[in-house]
Amino acid sequence: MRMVFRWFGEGNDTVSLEQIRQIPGVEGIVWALHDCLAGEEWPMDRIMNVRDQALRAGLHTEVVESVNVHEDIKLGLPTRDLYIEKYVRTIEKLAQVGVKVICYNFMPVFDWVRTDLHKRMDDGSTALFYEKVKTTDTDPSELVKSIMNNSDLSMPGWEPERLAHLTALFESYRDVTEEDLWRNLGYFLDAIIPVAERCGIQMAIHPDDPPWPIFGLPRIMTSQANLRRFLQLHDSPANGITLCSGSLGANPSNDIIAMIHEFAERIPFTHIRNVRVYDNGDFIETSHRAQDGTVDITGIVKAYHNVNFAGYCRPDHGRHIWDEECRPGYGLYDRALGIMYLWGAWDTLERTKQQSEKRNLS
Ligand code: DNO
Repeated sequence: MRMVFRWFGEGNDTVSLEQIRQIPGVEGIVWALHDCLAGEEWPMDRIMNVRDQALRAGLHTEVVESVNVHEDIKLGLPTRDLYIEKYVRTIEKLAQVGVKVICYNFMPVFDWVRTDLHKRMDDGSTALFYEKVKTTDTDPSELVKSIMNNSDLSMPGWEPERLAHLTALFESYRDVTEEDLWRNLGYFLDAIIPVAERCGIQMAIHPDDPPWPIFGLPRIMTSQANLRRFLQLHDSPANGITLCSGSLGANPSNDIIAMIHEFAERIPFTHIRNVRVYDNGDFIETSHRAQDGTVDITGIVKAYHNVNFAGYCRPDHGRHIWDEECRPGYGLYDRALGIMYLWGAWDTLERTKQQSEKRNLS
């Protein structure tokens, strides 16, 4: 398991590369050119700039998250070919600087969605919270208004420049079904996976977060059966998954351990984090510790250990603790604690395995 840490870039993150470097066992950053909009081709000089900055801090840049997919591709519009060409050129450039894995998602309009970015917990920390009824019963036009009036909300996919187009976007998705989305995803994969194969890159789709339709928009990366269908859509080692335990774990019927065993060969990258799911479908993000949430984190680490997982792993969203001011979910402290929890579980399993191998030899 190779530990990496998400970094949003100079001036865009409260965490520094030097701090990341001091978290035990972290070898690289998970990065992106966050100001490049979906559909834009990434400029080579800026790619090299991040690579050089990271290298100077002793970190690699082998994992990119995300190269975002333009809505026209998800919608299957004629203009998609133009955006796919740009996407392909970005893949080729990233390969040139040694990138090995590119994470992306295929969620219409929004990326991850929460309804409260600073929900206060009993211990005084705050965390990302999702109240289901707010994303299922809300009329999209009301939603646009409430997002626009709430300056506290700043989420991927909710950037002001995109919000202005939100109403029109909702309109374009009105007749798009899940099957349309599957077809459009297949078209995209057929175009990019051969390029990734040639470049030595593994593409790794991120599950939908939360893993169900929101605001009437279809979502398909939601379950074990759908991930299986996804892998078959373009059957290649370069077509993989970013297995995110927190996203999939928001639906308690998702058996993440079974997914790890079934898809092991096709998981180049994993996000490990916990959530506590309530009976009404709401959930809150907790510390990584298994007992704090409803996702079996130690069982998940054990499953990765069983399949000899050699891919990249990052802790995912953390709570905001010790008065840290940071990007929602992306502070230093709780994610660093998360890493130590994951290493603790992993190293114990590793040590036990080595000891039993030694015993068997003697
Ligand atoms: C949330 C992240 C997602 C992820 C994208 C990948 O914190 O896990 O935003 O980066 O969905 O495309």
